[in-house]
Amino acid sequence: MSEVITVPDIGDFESVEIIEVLVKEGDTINKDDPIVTLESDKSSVEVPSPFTGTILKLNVKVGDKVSKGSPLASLENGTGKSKIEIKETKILEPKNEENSLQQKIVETPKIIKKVFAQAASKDDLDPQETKEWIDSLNAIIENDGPSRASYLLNKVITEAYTAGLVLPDTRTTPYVNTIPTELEARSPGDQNIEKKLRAYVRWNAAAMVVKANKISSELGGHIGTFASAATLYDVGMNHFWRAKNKNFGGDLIYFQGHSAPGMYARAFLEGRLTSSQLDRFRQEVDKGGLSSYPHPWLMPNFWQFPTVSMGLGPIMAIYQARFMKYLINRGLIKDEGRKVWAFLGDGEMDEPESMGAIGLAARENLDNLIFVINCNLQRLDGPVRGNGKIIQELEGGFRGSGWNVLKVIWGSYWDPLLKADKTGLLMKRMNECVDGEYQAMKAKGGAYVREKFFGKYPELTKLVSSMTDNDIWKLNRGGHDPHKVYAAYHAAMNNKGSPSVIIAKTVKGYGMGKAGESVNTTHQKKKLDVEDLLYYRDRFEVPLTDEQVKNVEYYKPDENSEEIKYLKERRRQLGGFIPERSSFAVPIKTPPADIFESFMKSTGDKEMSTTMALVRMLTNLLRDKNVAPKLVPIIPDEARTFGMEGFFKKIGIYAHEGQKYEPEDSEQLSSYKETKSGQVLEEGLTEAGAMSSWIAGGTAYANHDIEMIPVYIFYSMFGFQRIGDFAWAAGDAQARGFLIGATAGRTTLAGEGLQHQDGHSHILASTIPNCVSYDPTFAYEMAVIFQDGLKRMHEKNENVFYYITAMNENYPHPEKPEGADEGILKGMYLFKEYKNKGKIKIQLLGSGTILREAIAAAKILSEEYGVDSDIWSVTSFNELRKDGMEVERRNLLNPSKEKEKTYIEKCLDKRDGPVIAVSDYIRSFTDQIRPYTGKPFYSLGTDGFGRSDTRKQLRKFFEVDKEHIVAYALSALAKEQLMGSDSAEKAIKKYNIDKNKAFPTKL
Ligand SMILES: Cc1ncc(C[n+]2csc(CCOP(=O)(O)OP(=O)(O)O)c2C)c(N)n1
Ligand SMILES: [Mg+2]
Repeated sequence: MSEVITVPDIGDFESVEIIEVLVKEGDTINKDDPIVTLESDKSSVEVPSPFTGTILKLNVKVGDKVSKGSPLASLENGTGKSKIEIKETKILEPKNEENSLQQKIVETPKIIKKVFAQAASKDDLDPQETKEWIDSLNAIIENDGPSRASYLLNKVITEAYTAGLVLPDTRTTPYVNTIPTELEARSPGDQNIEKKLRAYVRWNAAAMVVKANKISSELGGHIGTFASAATLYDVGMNHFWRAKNKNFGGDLIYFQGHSAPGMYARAFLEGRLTSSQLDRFRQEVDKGGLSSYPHPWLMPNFWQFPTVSMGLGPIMAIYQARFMKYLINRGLIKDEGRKVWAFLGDGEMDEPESMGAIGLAARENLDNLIFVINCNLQRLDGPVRGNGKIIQELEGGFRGSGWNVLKVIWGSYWDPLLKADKTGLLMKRMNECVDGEYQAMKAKGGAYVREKFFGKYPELTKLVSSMTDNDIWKLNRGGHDPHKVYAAYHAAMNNKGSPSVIIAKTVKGYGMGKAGESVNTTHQKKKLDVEDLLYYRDRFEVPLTDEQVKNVEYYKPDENSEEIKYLKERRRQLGGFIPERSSFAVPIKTPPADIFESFMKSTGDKEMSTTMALVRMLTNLLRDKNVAPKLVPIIPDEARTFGMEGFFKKIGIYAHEGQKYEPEDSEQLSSYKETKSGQVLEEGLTEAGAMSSWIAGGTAYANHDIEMIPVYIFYSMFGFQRIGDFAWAAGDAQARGFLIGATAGRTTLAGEGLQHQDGHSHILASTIPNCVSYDPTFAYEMAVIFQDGLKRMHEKNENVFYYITAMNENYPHPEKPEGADEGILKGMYLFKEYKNKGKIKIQLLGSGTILREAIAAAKILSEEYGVDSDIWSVTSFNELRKDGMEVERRNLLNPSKEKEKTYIEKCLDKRDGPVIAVSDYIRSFTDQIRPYTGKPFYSLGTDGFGRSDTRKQLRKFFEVDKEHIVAYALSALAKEQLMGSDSAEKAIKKYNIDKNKAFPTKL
């Protein structure tokens, strides 16, 4: 039996061209194997075979135009079903239940006197009735268990809602610990030893900051942050965080930046860092120093995640946890129950990025994610929420988003008081007190707490009447109580189906006393005098003599001491040390040249954009068995803009719960397909989220031991400008992968206007030391660059990342000039030469789409003005500058040696005439190479705000069209006295160039 394969529904397109035929007659193919590639004016898409069988006859060839229903091929022995069958509909009919409920309501209307949405009464009008309700609830809990009790409460709430009642605000719970004391999991650890170890870590962390500041107060550092968080870290280190080793992938911990001294201090006790390394805290210029904060670039075997730019850690951790699930669901790594932990400051939570993606974390059921928010109630200048309660505010936000919230507010010393209070006034007082008061209480001592906190109600005064001021002072906060912290971590580790957040209350500068405990200036405190140090030693019982304290010595017990043995044993049990950064990823072999071959040829008259070329290249790469599974296309809701919708069906959109609906466009070739094993990360409208995914993908080689190739494609204007700080962090984290700034160029993205047209992303990219950036014009340049990027990053594991701009202007692409590869990669090569006139010459340098204006200008200069030119395609002004700076420096350092030439000089050395450099970016882009050409240099660019208009008009406005290039070239030649000024004047007149027009930055 033979089957005919026809063109399926391809959306809004009629008569699209076949650009590739991927099978031959006689080939045996499987269902879903691609047969041809179709290309409209915007996108290309493969047509998969709906059958398995042998190609009997091909009905089409490259260049044919086809529409829906056109026959493509006939297949012998076709088996299998058409892929574009219509699935059984899943749209649910209204349930009978609801119908009957409606009927019931109609039949038996409830006669309740009610006023819609009346607020809840604050008074207890009938205490007896209230008691009966509470007794009933307690009886249910007792007899049928908490689950049944919650069920009933839910039922009652639903009923109340249906009756039109205003529901009580349940976003927050009372200001007490989430886990009741009797349900706390108990730590198996030796509390005595752990207490001592914690004291040593605290001491050494403070000592290293103090010592650094004795060397120079320029060095800075923080004591107060880690002092408040020591217990939170210690419990994790001793009991929860599993290291990476050959049996396990390791938990991933995002340490809060300012807590870095604490991690070094622990590594010192573990024997991983020496005292002389601690002495070099924040002195990194000479090798062996310790970085101020977590910086993988500076300590590549230690730190994994750069977190100190507040707000980046939380969102990167969310997308890290999501990427971990993505790798698991795609079958690329095992599910080992690994967790991602992120430590955050309460002040840090104000950053929009911090909570910007908590909805995604809940939506995607990221139960591999645990946030720990250290609520020391202070940020840098003062209270985080003096007049409010940050813990309650955070609880509301996270609970509202669907997180498992675990509040750790009060330490164990409060337990008996809470139990003894039968009036409910203690909890009431806890609820009503604001953070500014809580902070002041820890700064001012027990008598103050007695008066201000307990003194408000006589019942509470009585409650603490037998306690001394010192006893009151010792009433501890949850985040400083290892039992409470352990119980919360244990609950978070065992939570299923949602991410967890532990909101712990602590004291900033805990233990620093008058030197800086709970005072507004704590954050800045980095110097402690002898008296302060002696106090700190005594407070934590660090076994150092006064003399040793005066010398600010570190404390480390003997290797055979029970403390060190215990510490090492705990880490041995947990698989090794943390933090540690390593990679055992297998490099990806760069695909053979034939994947890129078609881009090296001329497209003839056929026009396409570099974005289309790139998308085709990615489609080709998906045919390479090494690269295909590792490619991670990341798009923030712009796939259709870039012609990438073909990827949806081909490789699927990642969705952890698959697709629960039949997509509206299910009959189309590029239908919206969500699947658990999907490859595309369709992020929706979040550049910060998409970039966080890209960073997770680009560092998977270190965090998951798997080399991935993330390709994040975005509107170039919404790239570095929007997520610049993430890009900087990506450089620090040594992310490898491609950032593609699409619809690039200030005059190339024509209609979108001022906020869309990018004329500076390359400048921003150039600020990141390990970012390699290119602005290619032609498909072959894109192909050479992309192939080289794959090789450098993913085969040779160079720690760089690529930024490449891609345009949406369609034009024909020439064949790659012989031997151009090296120049394309170094940043410039000779594209074309006019040497027929032979007298006057100019060097025209151009990039991106504006190179084409330069090419057109060169023709006019030659034909109409007798001026010869060399046309240089500058694929990267940024790379040229890097070479220029390096060579110049070497020359300065070797005054007696012969001058070395920059790559630009090597290109231009024997070429005559001044340089005119043009691009679709602001002049600072081209100006970068001005010092290295050794020639008179003039740059043209798109300085000023963009605006919507046609490309032609925009290029005229910004003076980068061929006419302006001709006029300015002639004028430059006149200025350099290589020709008279009459030609330039004539050209200015001929092209109606207005000499009085203001400079575009002023318009
Ligand atoms: C994006 C950013 N802005 C500003 C800073 C400077 N800064 C460092 S720590 C800090 C206060 C942090 O307070 P919090 O998050 O509460 O941390 P804590 O030290 O109290 O634990 C500020 C403003 C920064 N590191 N990052
Ligand atoms: Mg804080």
